[in-house]
Amino acid sequence: MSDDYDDEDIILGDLPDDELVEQMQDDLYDGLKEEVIEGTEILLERGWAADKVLTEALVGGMTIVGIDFRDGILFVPEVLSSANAMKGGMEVLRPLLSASDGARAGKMVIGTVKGDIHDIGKNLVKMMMEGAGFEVIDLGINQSVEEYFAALEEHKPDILGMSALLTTTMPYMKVVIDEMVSQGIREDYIVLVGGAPLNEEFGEAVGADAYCRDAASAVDIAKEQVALKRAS
Ligand code: B1M
Repeated sequence: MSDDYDDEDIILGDLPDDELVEQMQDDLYDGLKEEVIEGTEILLERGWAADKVLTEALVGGMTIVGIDFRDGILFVPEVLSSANAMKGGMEVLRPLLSASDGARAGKMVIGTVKGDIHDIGKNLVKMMMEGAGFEVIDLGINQSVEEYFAALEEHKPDILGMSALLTTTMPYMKVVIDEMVSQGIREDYIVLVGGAPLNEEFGEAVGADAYCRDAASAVDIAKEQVALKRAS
């Protein structure tokens, strides 16, 4: 992103925190996975909490990528490199975000809906839910009603989580929930939905139990909903 100086000359470990975060966002933008991994490790060594590294350096960088993607400055191949770099950083954080030795808080099946291949947000939700003691079965991307239903049948989770990042794919959540209603199984599960283009009204309109703004609120809402379900 910034061409002010040659990247070869930059020693990440020599940068103060604020400049390192800025450099990591540049590196994420440029799809430099190794550098993003190194920056993530340095911030952790300096005592940063994993969720702070995630929010400020990685998600912050991806937000800039999203703006330039929307504005036609970046294209799919470049955004894929950024996503790959982001996943490199997330892998370093995974054991920290997923560390939990508590009793299982509940079970969740999660997947990105049919027609949609965005999975970074879903993967984050998975990590944070595991960190909170949930068992998470990740179905991956592009999930059809049939695939969700097969997973519900096989794993019998407390929660079905669906992710969508496109305005064209988010209506598919209603297709899944409507089919749950027709088959008489809607009340057997807590249904949580999330993804950048959604909001609370949408969650209500499609008949979900709740819309989750981000991974942290997904954890809070999941805990709340499971407690309610167990109490009833
Ligand atoms: Co896409 N893309 N993309 N893309 N992409 C968006 C979503 C877009 C907003 C970019 C833009 O125009 N600014 C735009 C959608 C516009 C719209 O629908 N209104 C868009 C588009 C148009 C497209 C294509 C159609 C582009 C094309 O081909 N012309 C295409 C569609 C492909 C398809 O899915 N069929 C496409 C492709 C891609 C890539 C493959 C290049 C890549 C995805 C790589 C991957 O995921 N492995 C990509 C990316 C990376 C993005 C942006 C830049 C970043 C998404 C992301 O990872 N964010 C995105 C722009 C943006 O959102 N700023 C964009 C970081 C992530 C941590 O946040 O996913 O929001 P998010 O997840 C959050 C919350 O939303 C929530 O918690 C997460 C963590 O806090 N959450 C949940 C998410 N899921 C949840 C589920 C839950 C709970 C909470 O369940 C309980």
